[in-house]
Amino acid sequence: MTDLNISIFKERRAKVASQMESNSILMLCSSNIVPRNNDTTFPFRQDSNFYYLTGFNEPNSVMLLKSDGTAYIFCRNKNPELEKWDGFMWGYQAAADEFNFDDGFDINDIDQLAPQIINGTSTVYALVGKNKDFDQQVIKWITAANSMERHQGNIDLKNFSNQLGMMRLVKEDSELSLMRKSCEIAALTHKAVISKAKVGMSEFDLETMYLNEFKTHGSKDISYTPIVAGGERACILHYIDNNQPIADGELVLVDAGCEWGLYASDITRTYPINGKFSAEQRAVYDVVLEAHNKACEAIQIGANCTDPQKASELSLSQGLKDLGFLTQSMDEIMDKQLFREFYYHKIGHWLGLDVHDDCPYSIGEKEVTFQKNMVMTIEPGIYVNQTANVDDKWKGIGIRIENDILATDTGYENLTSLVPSNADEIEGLMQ
Ligand SMILES: [Mn+2]
Repeated sequence: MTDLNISIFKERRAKVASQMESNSILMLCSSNIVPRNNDTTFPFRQDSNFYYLTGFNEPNSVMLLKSDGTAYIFCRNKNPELEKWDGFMWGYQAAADEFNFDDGFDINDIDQLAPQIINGTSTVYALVGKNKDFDQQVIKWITAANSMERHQGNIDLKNFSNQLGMMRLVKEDSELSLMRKSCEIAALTHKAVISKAKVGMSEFDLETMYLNEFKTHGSKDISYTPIVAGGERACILHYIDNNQPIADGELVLVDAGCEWGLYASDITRTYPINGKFSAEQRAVYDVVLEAHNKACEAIQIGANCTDPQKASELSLSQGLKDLGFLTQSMDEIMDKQLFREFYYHKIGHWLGLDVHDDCPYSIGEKEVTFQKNMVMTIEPGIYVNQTANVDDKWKGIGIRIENDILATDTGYENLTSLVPSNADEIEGLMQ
């Protein structure tokens, strides 16, 4: 973890409070420890929304924020005996002091205290639907608060997800510096492994190299399970077995990213394990790259966030027609979305604390438009399954190219450009 100025979290809470209705309160919970199997747990990863507004990295915690800006933290009590097993914990008093809360309370007292705190407020906000157990707790506390006083109105429960998501969508300078570092580490990792990849290495060998390079560059955690897919396994979008040999002459598709200060990077490269694209592989690759470039160019301030999607569909469709994969007119290809046989996922997603950042793409009927300092992945692909109606020589080719793109005043910036995207440069790395 990097050193962060802890005041940014309080500033974000003030910004949230200014968007809340008067006499309201927002309730947010942390992640909890998740069991893996008997007596073992998955590594703890803080909930991104909770972290964004608290900076607090412990499980079993709840934040309450009032519309007047007052904020409370509920967390574990200091427990020296437990700390001998599980390590340092702040305790609620020190947590309140260190993380700029107005007061701190023992999480064990929350069922008693939360109804008292929300009693008399008009509205309770929560990130409804993100955590069903917490939703149930919030409803329980509202019910308890409603029953405390016979002569009062019912408290409204409202969803704050879109408002918080819109805030997270526009990255602050401190966030951007973390994202740049995350993207730099991931790009250097891809570059290093591509330059070492050789015939004889398996998917497992390559995955091991990626994980090692992430850590060598200082990133402790991956941002998602890597996909290392040789040959036609690249056509399986969420392939994570990563345990097969890669034959001479095959491509390998690697989708792998890391975290830095909890911010995600997300890169895909597809390269020939023997260092040289075949004519067919190269032809498909160049179509995907062209679609990638066209989609990047569609990222402009004020443009709709689905414009890159449309640009990629148009570009890929023309390419699929040029390759002879589709023979219909462009109008028919676009109207019937025939490209979907070869391009069956979306162009990309918001990127930030979550690899699929928890931010909206539309609010009501209205699409979200690009603003400066939003980050979106651009990742078009072509996947030629065995069932496709094309010459056999194309079958089994699966190619995706993915970069992390920042919306800027003048257009866009590729945050992951340290690893090349074009085929000649990739072959050059592999010499
Ligand atoms: Mn992605």
